[in-house]
Amino acid sequence: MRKEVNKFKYWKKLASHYKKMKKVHMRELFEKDENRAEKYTIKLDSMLLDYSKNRIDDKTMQYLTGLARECKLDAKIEDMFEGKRINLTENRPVLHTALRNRANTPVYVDGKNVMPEINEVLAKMRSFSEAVRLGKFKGHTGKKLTNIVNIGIGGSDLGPVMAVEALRKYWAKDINCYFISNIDGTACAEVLNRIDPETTLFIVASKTFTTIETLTNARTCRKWLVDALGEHAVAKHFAALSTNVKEVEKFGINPENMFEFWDFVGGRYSMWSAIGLSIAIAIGMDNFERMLDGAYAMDVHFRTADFEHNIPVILGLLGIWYNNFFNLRNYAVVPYDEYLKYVPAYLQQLEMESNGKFVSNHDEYVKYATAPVLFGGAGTNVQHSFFQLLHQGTTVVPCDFIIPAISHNEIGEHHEILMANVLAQGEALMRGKTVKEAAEELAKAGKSKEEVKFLKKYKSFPGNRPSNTIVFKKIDPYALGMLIAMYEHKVFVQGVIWDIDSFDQMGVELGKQMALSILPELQGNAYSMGHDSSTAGLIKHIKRLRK
Ligand code: G6Q
Repeated sequence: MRKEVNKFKYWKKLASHYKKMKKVHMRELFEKDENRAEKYTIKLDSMLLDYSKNRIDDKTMQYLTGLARECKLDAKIEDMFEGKRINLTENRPVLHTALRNRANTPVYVDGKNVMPEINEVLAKMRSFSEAVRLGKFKGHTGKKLTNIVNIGIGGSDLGPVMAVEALRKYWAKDINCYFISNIDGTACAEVLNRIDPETTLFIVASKTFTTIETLTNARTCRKWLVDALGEHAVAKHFAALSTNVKEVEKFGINPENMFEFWDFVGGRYSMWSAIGLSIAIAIGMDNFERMLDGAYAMDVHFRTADFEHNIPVILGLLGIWYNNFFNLRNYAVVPYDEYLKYVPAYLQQLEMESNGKFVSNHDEYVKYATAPVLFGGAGTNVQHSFFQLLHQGTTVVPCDFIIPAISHNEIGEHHEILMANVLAQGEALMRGKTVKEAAEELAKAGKSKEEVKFLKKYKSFPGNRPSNTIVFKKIDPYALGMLIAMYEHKVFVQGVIWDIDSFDQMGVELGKQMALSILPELQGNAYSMGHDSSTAGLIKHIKRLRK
Protein backbone atom coordinates (compact mmCIF):
# COMPACT_ATOMS: atom_id res chain seq x y z
CA MET A 1 0.00 0.00 0.00
CA ARG A 2 1.25 3.48 -0.89
CA LYS A 3 2.17 5.81 1.95
CA GLU A 4 0.24 9.06 2.17
CA VAL A 5 1.86 11.55 -0.14
CA ASN A 6 2.51 14.00 2.68
CA LYS A 7 4.88 11.42 4.17
CA PHE A 8 6.94 11.24 0.97
CA LYS A 9 10.53 12.41 0.99
CA TYR A 10 9.99 15.05 -1.69
CA TRP A 11 6.82 16.33 -0.05
CA LYS A 12 8.84 17.01 3.07
CA LYS A 13 11.58 18.66 1.05
CA LEU A 14 8.96 20.84 -0.60
CA ALA A 15 7.47 21.73 2.77
CA SER A 16 10.77 23.08 4.05
CA HIS A 17 11.67 24.65 0.70
CA TYR A 18 8.33 26.49 0.82
CA LYS A 19 9.41 28.27 4.01
CA LYS A 20 12.18 29.91 2.01
CA MET A 21 10.23 30.47 -1.20
CA LYS A 22 7.27 32.14 0.49
CA LYS A 23 9.54 35.09 1.27
CA VAL A 24 10.91 35.46 -2.24
CA HIS A 25 9.33 37.96 -4.62
CA MET A 26 9.19 37.00 -8.30
CA ARG A 27 10.55 40.43 -9.15
CA GLU A 28 13.84 39.38 -7.59
CA LEU A 29 13.83 36.08 -9.41
CA PHE A 30 13.43 37.85 -12.75
CA GLU A 31 16.06 40.42 -11.88
CA LYS A 32 18.54 37.74 -10.83
CA ASP A 33 18.19 35.62 -13.97
CA GLU A 34 17.68 37.19 -17.34
CA ASN A 35 17.12 33.75 -18.89
CA ARG A 36 14.31 32.92 -16.51
CA ALA A 37 11.54 33.14 -19.11
CA GLU A 38 13.44 31.00 -21.57
CA LYS A 39 14.28 28.46 -18.90
CA TYR A 40 10.68 28.07 -17.84
CA THR A 41 9.11 27.90 -21.28
CA ILE A 42 8.05 24.79 -23.17
CA LYS A 43 7.01 24.69 -26.81
CA LEU A 44 4.98 22.05 -28.55
CA ASP A 45 3.95 22.57 -32.17
CA SER A 46 2.51 26.07 -32.33
CA MET A 47 1.80 26.08 -28.61
CA LEU A 48 3.91 27.70 -25.94
CA LEU A 49 3.68 27.49 -22.17
CA ASP A 50 5.51 30.20 -20.26
CA TYR A 51 5.48 29.26 -16.59
CA SER A 52 8.23 31.63 -15.51
CA LYS A 53 5.79 33.86 -13.60
CA ASN A 54 5.51 31.30 -10.83
CA ARG A 55 6.98 31.33 -7.35
CA ILE A 56 9.53 28.71 -8.24
CA ASP A 57 13.24 28.24 -8.68
CA ASP A 58 15.28 25.28 -9.92
CA LYS A 59 15.06 23.59 -6.53
CA THR A 60 11.28 23.86 -6.57
CA MET A 61 11.08 22.18 -9.94
CA GLN A 62 13.60 19.55 -8.92
CA TYR A 63 11.57 18.67 -5.83
CA LEU A 64 8.25 18.76 -7.64
CA THR A 65 9.43 16.44 -10.39
CA GLY A 66 11.09 14.33 -7.67
CA LEU A 67 7.70 14.04 -6.01
CA ALA A 68 6.13 12.98 -9.31
CA ARG A 69 8.77 10.26 -9.63
CA GLU A 70 8.26 9.19 -6.05
CA CYS A 71 4.54 8.83 -6.86
CA LYS A 72 5.50 6.66 -9.86
CA LEU A 73 3.73 8.99 -12.24
CA ASP A 74 5.47 7.51 -15.28
CA ALA A 75 4.09 4.03 -14.54
CA LYS A 76 0.64 5.46 -13.85
CA ILE A 77 0.64 7.26 -17.19
CA GLU A 78 1.43 3.98 -18.93
CA ASP A 79 -1.31 2.22 -16.96
CA MET A 80 -3.84 4.71 -18.29
CA PHE A 81 -2.72 4.50 -21.92
CA GLU A 82 -2.55 0.72 -21.75
CA GLY A 83 -6.10 0.31 -20.54
CA LYS A 84 -5.45 -0.87 -16.97
CA ARG A 85 -8.45 -0.56 -14.69
CA ILE A 86 -7.28 2.65 -13.04
CA ASN A 87 -10.81 3.80 -12.23
CA LEU A 88 -10.77 1.69 -9.11
CA THR A 89 -14.16 2.43 -7.59
CA GLU A 90 -15.92 1.63 -10.85
CA ASN A 91 -13.42 -1.04 -11.85
CA ARG A 92 -12.97 0.41 -15.34
CA PRO A 93 -10.14 1.32 -17.65
CA VAL A 94 -9.87 4.98 -18.64
CA LEU A 95 -9.31 5.22 -22.35
CA HIS A 96 -10.32 8.58 -23.74
CA THR A 97 -6.80 8.53 -25.21
CA ALA A 98 -7.78 5.53 -27.37
CA LEU A 99 -10.50 7.66 -28.97
CA ARG A 100 -7.82 9.88 -30.46
CA ASN A 101 -5.12 7.28 -30.91
CA ARG A 102 -4.31 8.47 -34.41
CA ALA A 103 -1.47 5.97 -34.80
CA ASN A 104 -4.15 3.32 -34.53
CA THR A 105 -1.86 1.04 -32.55
CA PRO A 106 -3.80 -1.66 -30.71
CA VAL A 107 -5.21 -0.82 -27.29
CA TYR A 108 -6.45 -3.79 -25.32
CA VAL A 109 -9.26 -4.07 -22.83
CA ASP A 110 -9.52 -7.57 -21.39
CA GLY A 111 -7.46 -8.92 -24.25
CA LYS A 112 -9.59 -7.28 -26.96
CA ASN A 113 -8.26 -4.51 -29.19
CA VAL A 114 -10.76 -1.64 -28.91
CA MET A 115 -9.43 0.32 -31.89
CA PRO A 116 -11.56 -1.39 -34.58
CA GLU A 117 -14.78 -0.44 -32.73
CA ILE A 118 -13.55 3.11 -32.18
CA ASN A 119 -12.70 3.46 -35.86
CA GLU A 120 -16.06 2.04 -36.85
CA VAL A 121 -17.90 4.66 -34.81
CA LEU A 122 -15.67 7.42 -36.23
CA ALA A 123 -16.50 6.19 -39.73
CA LYS A 124 -20.22 6.18 -38.90
CA MET A 125 -19.91 9.70 -37.48
CA ARG A 126 -18.24 10.74 -40.72
CA SER A 127 -20.92 9.35 -42.99
CA PHE A 128 -23.79 10.63 -40.84
CA SER A 129 -22.35 14.11 -40.28
CA GLU A 130 -21.55 14.47 -43.97
CA ALA A 131 -25.02 13.30 -44.95
CA VAL A 132 -26.57 15.89 -42.64
CA ARG A 133 -24.24 18.67 -43.81
CA LEU A 134 -24.81 17.89 -47.46
CA GLY A 135 -28.57 17.60 -46.99
CA LYS A 136 -28.58 13.93 -48.00
CA PHE A 137 -30.00 12.86 -44.66
CA LYS A 138 -33.20 14.87 -44.75
CA GLY A 139 -36.00 15.53 -42.33
CA HIS A 140 -39.39 13.80 -42.49
CA THR A 141 -40.81 16.38 -44.88
CA GLY A 142 -37.78 16.32 -47.17
CA LYS A 143 -36.10 19.46 -45.87
CA LYS A 144 -32.43 19.81 -45.00
CA LEU A 145 -31.66 19.55 -41.26
CA THR A 146 -30.00 22.79 -40.29
CA ASN A 147 -30.82 23.06 -36.57
CA ILE A 148 -28.75 20.69 -34.50
CA VAL A 149 -29.95 20.38 -30.91
CA ASN A 150 -27.75 18.45 -28.49
CA ILE A 151 -29.74 17.25 -25.48
CA GLY A 152 -27.39 16.14 -22.71
CA ILE A 153 -26.01 17.28 -19.38
CA GLY A 154 -22.66 17.32 -17.55
CA GLY A 155 -20.09 15.45 -19.59
CA SER A 156 -22.62 14.93 -22.37
CA ASP A 157 -23.07 18.67 -22.75
CA LEU A 158 -20.12 20.69 -21.49
CA GLY A 159 -17.54 19.29 -23.93
CA PRO A 160 -19.73 19.64 -27.02
CA VAL A 161 -21.00 23.11 -26.12
CA MET A 162 -17.49 24.34 -25.31
CA ALA A 163 -15.94 22.90 -28.50
CA VAL A 164 -18.79 23.92 -30.81
CA GLU A 165 -18.58 27.47 -29.48
CA ALA A 166 -14.77 27.51 -29.59
CA LEU A 167 -14.85 26.47 -33.24
CA ARG A 168 -17.77 28.60 -34.35
CA LYS A 169 -15.67 30.00 -37.18
CA TYR A 170 -15.56 26.49 -38.68
CA TRP A 171 -19.33 25.92 -38.68
CA ALA A 172 -21.05 25.10 -41.95
CA LYS A 173 -22.71 28.31 -43.10
CA ASP A 174 -26.28 27.03 -42.92
CA ILE A 175 -26.02 25.07 -39.68
CA ASN A 176 -27.00 26.30 -36.24
CA CYS A 177 -26.26 24.47 -33.02
CA TYR A 178 -28.26 24.57 -29.82
CA PHE A 179 -27.78 22.89 -26.48
CA ILE A 180 -30.42 21.84 -23.99
CA SER A 181 -29.07 20.61 -20.69
CA ASN A 182 -30.88 22.09 -17.71
CA ILE A 183 -34.05 20.39 -16.49
CA ASP A 184 -35.44 23.90 -16.12
CA GLY A 185 -38.20 24.01 -18.74
CA THR A 186 -36.87 27.37 -19.83
CA ALA A 187 -33.87 25.65 -21.43
CA CYS A 188 -36.18 23.61 -23.67
CA ALA A 189 -38.68 26.38 -24.29
CA GLU A 190 -36.09 28.92 -25.35
CA VAL A 191 -34.57 26.58 -27.93
CA LEU A 192 -37.88 25.20 -29.22
CA ASN A 193 -39.17 28.75 -29.69
CA ARG A 194 -36.35 29.48 -32.08
CA ILE A 195 -36.38 26.40 -34.31
CA ASP A 196 -38.58 24.74 -36.90
CA PRO A 197 -39.37 21.03 -36.43
CA GLU A 198 -39.00 20.30 -40.14
CA THR A 199 -35.35 21.35 -40.12
CA THR A 200 -34.30 20.12 -36.68
CA LEU A 201 -32.15 17.18 -35.67
CA PHE A 202 -32.21 16.30 -31.97
CA ILE A 203 -29.17 14.47 -30.69
CA VAL A 204 -29.85 12.80 -27.36
CA ALA A 205 -26.45 12.47 -25.72
CA SER A 206 -26.46 10.26 -22.67
CA LYS A 207 -23.93 7.62 -21.78
CA THR A 208 -26.33 5.82 -19.47
CA PHE A 209 -29.56 6.94 -21.13
CA THR A 210 -31.11 7.09 -17.68
CA THR A 211 -30.29 10.67 -16.68
CA ILE A 212 -33.52 12.33 -15.56
CA GLU A 213 -32.70 15.78 -16.99
CA THR A 214 -31.75 14.48 -20.42
CA LEU A 215 -34.61 12.02 -20.73
CA THR A 216 -37.16 14.58 -19.57
CA ASN A 217 -35.83 17.14 -22.05
CA ALA A 218 -35.70 14.52 -24.80
CA ARG A 219 -39.31 13.48 -24.14
CA THR A 220 -40.44 17.11 -24.26
CA CYS A 221 -38.65 17.63 -27.57
CA ARG A 222 -40.01 14.37 -28.94
CA LYS A 223 -43.56 15.41 -28.08
CA TRP A 224 -43.01 18.82 -29.67
CA LEU A 225 -41.80 17.14 -32.86
CA VAL A 226 -44.54 14.49 -32.93
CA ASP A 227 -47.22 17.16 -32.33
CA ALA A 228 -45.92 19.01 -35.37
CA LEU A 229 -44.93 16.22 -37.76
CA GLY A 230 -46.38 12.95 -36.42
CA GLU A 231 -44.88 9.84 -34.87
CA HIS A 232 -43.13 8.71 -38.05
CA ALA A 233 -40.97 11.82 -38.05
CA VAL A 234 -38.97 10.62 -35.02
CA ALA A 235 -36.76 8.33 -37.14
CA LYS A 236 -35.61 11.28 -39.22
CA HIS A 237 -35.21 13.83 -36.46
CA PHE A 238 -33.62 11.97 -33.55
CA ALA A 239 -30.18 10.46 -33.05
CA ALA A 240 -28.75 8.98 -29.87
CA LEU A 241 -25.25 8.83 -28.44
CA SER A 242 -25.05 6.24 -25.73
CA THR A 243 -23.61 3.05 -24.31
CA ASN A 244 -27.12 1.77 -23.58
CA VAL A 245 -28.65 0.25 -26.75
CA LYS A 246 -31.65 -1.15 -24.87
CA GLU A 247 -32.78 2.17 -23.43
CA VAL A 248 -32.21 3.97 -26.75
CA GLU A 249 -34.49 1.48 -28.50
CA LYS A 250 -37.04 1.80 -25.72
CA PHE A 251 -37.08 5.55 -26.28
CA GLY A 252 -37.94 4.89 -29.91
CA ILE A 253 -34.81 6.10 -31.65
CA ASN A 254 -33.88 4.30 -34.84
CA PRO A 255 -30.82 2.09 -34.05
CA GLU A 256 -29.31 3.27 -37.34
CA ASN A 257 -29.10 6.72 -35.80
CA MET A 258 -27.44 5.48 -32.67
CA PHE A 259 -23.75 6.04 -32.05
CA GLU A 260 -22.11 3.93 -29.46
CA PHE A 261 -19.35 4.51 -27.02
CA TRP A 262 -18.06 2.51 -24.15
CA ASP A 263 -17.74 2.30 -20.41
CA PHE A 264 -14.03 3.03 -20.66
CA VAL A 265 -14.90 6.61 -21.66
CA GLY A 266 -15.85 8.80 -18.70
CA GLY A 267 -18.59 11.38 -19.25
CA ARG A 268 -16.36 14.41 -18.82
CA TYR A 269 -13.74 12.85 -21.07
CA SER A 270 -16.17 11.95 -23.84
CA MET A 271 -16.18 14.81 -26.34
CA TRP A 272 -13.71 12.82 -28.47
CA SER A 273 -16.22 10.00 -28.86
CA ALA A 274 -19.69 9.83 -30.39
CA ILE A 275 -20.65 12.46 -27.78
CA GLY A 276 -18.86 14.85 -30.15
CA LEU A 277 -21.38 14.26 -32.96
CA SER A 278 -22.77 17.79 -32.70
CA ILE A 279 -19.20 19.10 -33.04
CA ALA A 280 -18.62 16.90 -36.10
CA ILE A 281 -21.83 18.11 -37.76
CA ALA A 282 -21.04 21.75 -36.99
CA ILE A 283 -17.41 21.81 -38.14
CA GLY A 284 -17.24 18.76 -40.42
CA MET A 285 -15.55 15.45 -39.73
CA ASP A 286 -12.21 16.53 -41.18
CA ASN A 287 -12.02 19.32 -38.64
CA PHE A 288 -13.24 17.00 -35.89
CA GLU A 289 -10.37 14.69 -36.75
CA ARG A 290 -7.96 17.64 -36.66
CA MET A 291 -9.13 18.16 -33.10
CA LEU A 292 -8.36 14.50 -32.38
CA ASP A 293 -4.93 14.99 -34.01
CA GLY A 294 -4.19 17.91 -31.67
CA ALA A 295 -5.23 15.87 -28.64
CA TYR A 296 -3.12 12.97 -29.88
CA ALA A 297 -0.08 15.24 -30.22
CA MET A 298 -0.57 16.20 -26.56
CA ASP A 299 -1.00 12.53 -25.60
CA VAL A 300 2.28 11.59 -27.26
CA HIS A 301 4.01 14.53 -25.58
CA PHE A 302 2.55 13.61 -22.18
CA ARG A 303 3.55 10.00 -22.57
CA THR A 304 7.07 10.57 -23.85
CA ALA A 305 8.48 13.93 -22.71
CA ASP A 306 10.58 13.87 -19.56
CA PHE A 307 8.85 15.47 -16.61
CA GLU A 308 11.06 18.56 -16.74
CA HIS A 309 9.73 19.37 -20.23
CA ASN A 310 6.27 17.91 -19.99
CA ILE A 311 3.51 20.51 -20.19
CA PRO A 312 0.71 18.68 -18.35
CA VAL A 313 3.17 17.41 -15.73
CA ILE A 314 4.55 20.88 -15.07
CA LEU A 315 1.07 22.41 -14.87
CA GLY A 316 -0.12 19.66 -12.54
CA LEU A 317 2.89 20.04 -10.27
CA LEU A 318 2.59 23.82 -10.10
CA GLY A 319 -1.01 23.31 -9.00
CA ILE A 320 0.19 20.99 -6.24
CA TRP A 321 2.82 23.55 -5.18
CA TYR A 322 0.20 26.25 -4.66
CA ASN A 323 -2.60 24.08 -3.36
CA ASN A 324 -0.67 22.01 -0.86
CA PHE A 325 2.22 24.23 0.17
CA PHE A 326 1.01 27.82 -0.25
CA ASN A 327 -2.48 26.63 0.79
CA LEU A 328 -4.13 28.48 -2.08
CA ARG A 329 -7.53 26.96 -2.65
CA ASN A 330 -8.64 28.87 -5.72
CA TYR A 331 -7.51 28.82 -9.29
CA ALA A 332 -8.63 30.95 -12.24
CA VAL A 333 -8.55 30.19 -15.96
CA VAL A 334 -8.94 33.18 -18.22
CA PRO A 335 -8.97 32.69 -21.98
CA TYR A 336 -8.42 35.86 -23.96
CA ASP A 337 -10.60 34.68 -26.78
CA GLU A 338 -14.33 35.20 -26.97
CA TYR A 339 -14.77 31.81 -28.65
CA LEU A 340 -13.23 30.11 -25.61
CA LYS A 341 -15.70 31.60 -23.18
CA TYR A 342 -17.07 28.19 -22.17
CA VAL A 343 -13.64 26.75 -21.44
CA PRO A 344 -13.73 27.74 -17.74
CA ALA A 345 -17.13 26.06 -17.30
CA TYR A 346 -15.81 22.97 -19.05
CA LEU A 347 -12.72 22.93 -16.85
CA GLN A 348 -14.78 23.38 -13.72
CA GLN A 349 -16.27 19.97 -14.34
CA LEU A 350 -13.03 18.43 -15.53
CA GLU A 351 -11.02 19.58 -12.50
CA MET A 352 -13.57 19.69 -9.73
CA GLU A 353 -15.52 16.54 -10.61
CA SER A 354 -12.32 14.62 -11.24
CA ASN A 355 -10.29 15.70 -8.24
CA GLY A 356 -12.80 17.06 -5.73
CA LYS A 357 -12.35 13.93 -3.62
CA PHE A 358 -11.70 13.19 0.03
CA VAL A 359 -11.03 9.45 0.06
CA SER A 360 -7.80 8.05 -1.34
CA ASN A 361 -7.32 5.08 -3.63
CA HIS A 362 -6.48 3.19 -0.47
CA ASP A 363 -9.81 3.71 1.17
CA GLU A 364 -8.46 6.34 3.59
CA TYR A 365 -9.56 9.93 4.19
CA VAL A 366 -6.88 12.13 2.67
CA LYS A 367 -4.98 14.38 5.06
CA TYR A 368 -4.15 17.06 2.53
CA ALA A 369 -6.10 19.32 0.22
CA THR A 370 -7.24 18.04 -3.17
CA ALA A 371 -8.75 20.05 -6.06
CA PRO A 372 -9.01 23.82 -5.65
CA VAL A 373 -12.08 25.80 -6.67
CA LEU A 374 -11.78 26.73 -10.33
CA PHE A 375 -13.43 29.75 -11.82
CA GLY A 376 -12.83 32.03 -14.76
CA GLY A 377 -14.24 33.84 -17.72
CA ALA A 378 -13.20 35.47 -20.94
CA GLY A 379 -10.75 38.36 -20.85
CA THR A 380 -11.05 41.30 -20.97
CA ASN A 381 -14.57 41.10 -19.50
CA VAL A 382 -13.42 39.57 -16.25
CA GLN A 383 -10.73 42.23 -15.80
CA HIS A 384 -13.69 44.47 -15.04
CA SER A 385 -15.13 42.10 -12.49
CA PHE A 386 -13.08 39.72 -10.36
CA PHE A 387 -9.60 40.94 -11.24
CA GLN A 388 -9.75 43.46 -8.41
CA LEU A 389 -9.48 40.53 -6.01
CA LEU A 390 -6.72 38.91 -8.07
CA HIS A 391 -4.60 42.04 -7.72
CA GLN A 392 -5.42 43.34 -4.26
CA GLY A 393 -7.49 40.68 -2.51
CA THR A 394 -6.23 39.02 0.63
CA THR A 395 -6.09 35.65 -1.06
CA VAL A 396 -3.77 34.79 -3.94
CA VAL A 397 -5.31 33.06 -6.95
CA PRO A 398 -2.94 31.39 -9.43
CA CYS A 399 -4.15 32.00 -13.00
CA ASP A 400 -3.83 30.46 -16.41
CA PHE A 401 -4.06 32.87 -19.32
CA ILE A 402 -4.86 31.39 -22.72
CA ILE A 403 -4.02 33.48 -25.75
CA PRO A 404 -4.27 33.08 -29.50
CA ALA A 405 -1.67 35.26 -31.27
CA ILE A 406 -4.00 35.62 -34.23
CA SER A 407 -7.71 36.20 -33.95
CA HIS A 408 -10.33 34.73 -36.23
CA ASN A 409 -11.67 38.24 -36.42
CA GLU A 410 -8.81 40.64 -36.97
CA ILE A 411 -10.70 43.91 -36.93
CA GLY A 412 -8.75 47.14 -36.60
CA GLU A 413 -6.70 47.15 -33.42
CA HIS A 414 -9.04 44.92 -31.40
CA HIS A 415 -6.73 41.97 -31.14
CA GLU A 416 -3.63 43.96 -30.27
CA ILE A 417 -5.52 45.75 -27.51
CA LEU A 418 -6.72 42.37 -26.24
CA MET A 419 -3.18 40.96 -26.28
CA ALA A 420 -1.75 44.06 -24.62
CA ASN A 421 -4.26 43.56 -21.84
CA VAL A 422 -3.47 39.95 -21.11
CA LEU A 423 0.26 40.55 -21.16
CA ALA A 424 -0.20 43.53 -18.88
CA GLN A 425 -2.25 41.48 -16.43
CA GLY A 426 0.40 38.78 -16.16
CA GLU A 427 3.13 41.36 -15.68
CA ALA A 428 1.14 43.40 -13.18
CA LEU A 429 0.23 40.34 -11.12
CA MET A 430 3.86 39.33 -11.04
CA ARG A 431 5.53 42.73 -10.47
CA GLY A 432 2.93 44.56 -8.47
CA LYS A 433 3.62 48.13 -7.42
CA THR A 434 5.25 48.97 -4.11
CA VAL A 435 3.86 51.66 -1.83
CA LYS A 436 6.95 53.72 -2.61
CA GLU A 437 6.39 53.40 -6.34
CA ALA A 438 2.74 54.30 -5.90
CA ALA A 439 3.72 57.40 -3.88
CA GLU A 440 6.19 58.49 -6.53
CA GLU A 441 3.61 58.06 -9.25
CA LEU A 442 1.04 60.08 -7.34
CA ALA A 443 3.53 62.86 -6.68
CA LYS A 444 4.47 62.95 -10.34
CA ALA A 445 0.80 63.23 -11.23
CA GLY A 446 0.68 66.41 -9.17
CA LYS A 447 -1.12 65.17 -6.06
CA SER A 448 -0.62 67.08 -2.84
CA LYS A 449 1.49 65.64 -0.02
CA GLU A 450 -1.66 64.78 1.96
CA GLU A 451 -3.24 63.07 -1.02
CA VAL A 452 -0.09 61.05 -1.65
CA LYS A 453 0.04 60.00 1.97
CA PHE A 454 -3.62 59.02 1.98
CA LEU A 455 -3.72 57.22 -1.37
CA LYS A 456 -0.38 55.46 -1.66
CA LYS A 457 -1.44 52.17 -0.01
CA TYR A 458 -4.70 51.99 -1.96
CA LYS A 459 -2.74 52.48 -5.16
CA SER A 460 -0.14 49.82 -4.36
CA PHE A 461 -0.14 46.20 -5.48
CA PRO A 462 1.61 43.37 -3.66
CA GLY A 463 2.42 41.47 -6.87
CA ASN A 464 4.14 38.09 -6.56
CA ARG A 465 0.92 36.55 -7.86
CA PRO A 466 1.55 33.58 -10.13
CA SER A 467 0.26 32.94 -13.63
CA ASN A 468 0.89 30.61 -16.54
CA THR A 469 0.66 31.95 -20.06
CA ILE A 470 -0.43 29.53 -22.76
CA VAL A 471 -0.07 30.87 -26.29
CA PHE A 472 -1.37 29.39 -29.52
CA LYS A 473 -0.95 30.74 -33.01
CA LYS A 474 -4.69 30.56 -33.58
CA ILE A 475 -7.49 28.58 -31.98
CA ASP A 476 -8.15 26.04 -34.70
CA PRO A 477 -9.45 22.49 -34.15
CA TYR A 478 -5.92 21.14 -33.68
CA ALA A 479 -5.07 23.77 -31.06
CA LEU A 480 -8.32 23.16 -29.21
CA GLY A 481 -7.57 19.43 -29.14
CA MET A 482 -4.16 20.14 -27.66
CA LEU A 483 -5.53 22.55 -25.09
CA ILE A 484 -8.23 20.25 -23.76
CA ALA A 485 -6.01 17.15 -23.72
CA MET A 486 -3.41 19.23 -21.86
CA TYR A 487 -5.89 19.98 -19.07
CA GLU A 488 -7.14 16.39 -18.98
CA HIS A 489 -3.61 15.17 -18.36
CA LYS A 490 -2.88 17.91 -15.88
CA VAL A 491 -5.86 16.68 -13.86
CA PHE A 492 -4.53 13.14 -14.17
CA VAL A 493 -1.13 14.17 -12.81
CA GLN A 494 -2.73 15.78 -9.77
CA GLY A 495 -4.97 12.77 -9.18
CA VAL A 496 -1.88 10.55 -9.12
CA ILE A 497 -0.06 12.81 -6.66
CA TRP A 498 -3.12 13.03 -4.41
CA ASP A 499 -3.70 9.29 -4.81
CA ILE A 500 -7.38 9.69 -5.63
CA ASP A 501 -9.65 8.24 -8.31
CA SER A 502 -10.04 11.07 -10.83
CA PHE A 503 -12.58 9.11 -12.83
CA ASP A 504 -15.57 8.53 -10.61
CA GLN A 505 -18.08 11.10 -9.36
CA MET A 506 -19.81 9.63 -6.33
CA GLY A 507 -20.26 13.14 -4.96
CA VAL A 508 -23.07 13.93 -7.36
CA GLU A 509 -25.22 11.03 -6.18
CA LEU A 510 -26.58 12.12 -2.80
CA GLY A 511 -28.37 15.21 -4.12
CA LYS A 512 -29.87 13.18 -6.98
CA GLN A 513 -31.16 10.56 -4.54
CA MET A 514 -32.73 13.15 -2.27
CA ALA A 515 -34.35 14.94 -5.21
CA LEU A 516 -36.13 11.71 -6.02
CA SER A 517 -37.63 11.60 -2.56
CA ILE A 518 -38.63 15.29 -2.59
CA LEU A 519 -40.28 15.16 -6.02
CA PRO A 520 -43.41 13.25 -4.93
CA GLU A 521 -43.77 15.63 -2.00
CA LEU A 522 -43.79 18.63 -4.32
CA GLN A 523 -46.14 16.93 -6.74
CA GLY A 524 -48.74 15.59 -4.36
CA ASN A 525 -49.61 15.18 -0.78
CA ALA A 526 -46.82 12.80 0.09
CA TYR A 527 -45.06 13.92 3.22
CA SER A 528 -41.80 12.66 4.56
CA MET A 529 -40.88 12.98 8.20
CA GLY A 530 -37.23 12.63 7.32
CA HIS A 531 -36.42 16.24 6.39
CA ASP A 532 -34.73 18.85 8.48
CA SER A 533 -36.96 21.78 9.42
CA SER A 534 -35.45 24.03 6.77
CA THR A 535 -36.07 21.64 3.87
CA ALA A 536 -39.53 20.73 5.18
CA GLY A 537 -40.40 24.42 5.52
CA LEU A 538 -39.17 25.22 2.03
CA ILE A 539 -41.22 22.36 0.53
CA LYS A 540 -44.32 23.69 2.25
CA HIS A 541 -43.64 27.27 1.22
CA ILE A 542 -43.03 26.42 -2.45
CA LYS A 543 -46.17 24.26 -2.57
CA ARG A 544 -48.18 27.13 -1.17
CA LEU A 545 -46.78 29.52 -3.79
CA ARG A 546 -47.49 27.08 -6.62
CA LYS A 547 -51.13 26.45 -5.62
C1 G6Q B 1 -19.08 13.12 -16.06
C2 G6Q B 1 -20.19 12.68 -15.27
C3 G6Q B 1 -21.49 13.38 -15.56
C4 G6Q B 1 -22.28 12.79 -16.71
C5 G6Q B 1 -23.70 13.33 -16.66
C6 G6Q B 1 -24.54 12.84 -17.80
O1 G6Q B 1 -17.99 12.63 -16.04
O2 G6Q B 1 -20.29 11.31 -15.36
O3 G6Q B 1 -21.35 14.75 -15.75
O4 G6Q B 1 -21.66 13.08 -17.92
O5 G6Q B 1 -24.28 12.98 -15.45
O6 G6Q B 1 -24.61 11.46 -17.79
P1 G6Q B 1 -25.19 10.67 -19.01
O7 G6Q B 1 -24.32 10.91 -20.18
O8 G6Q B 1 -25.19 9.23 -18.61
O9 G6Q B 1 -26.56 11.20 -19.27
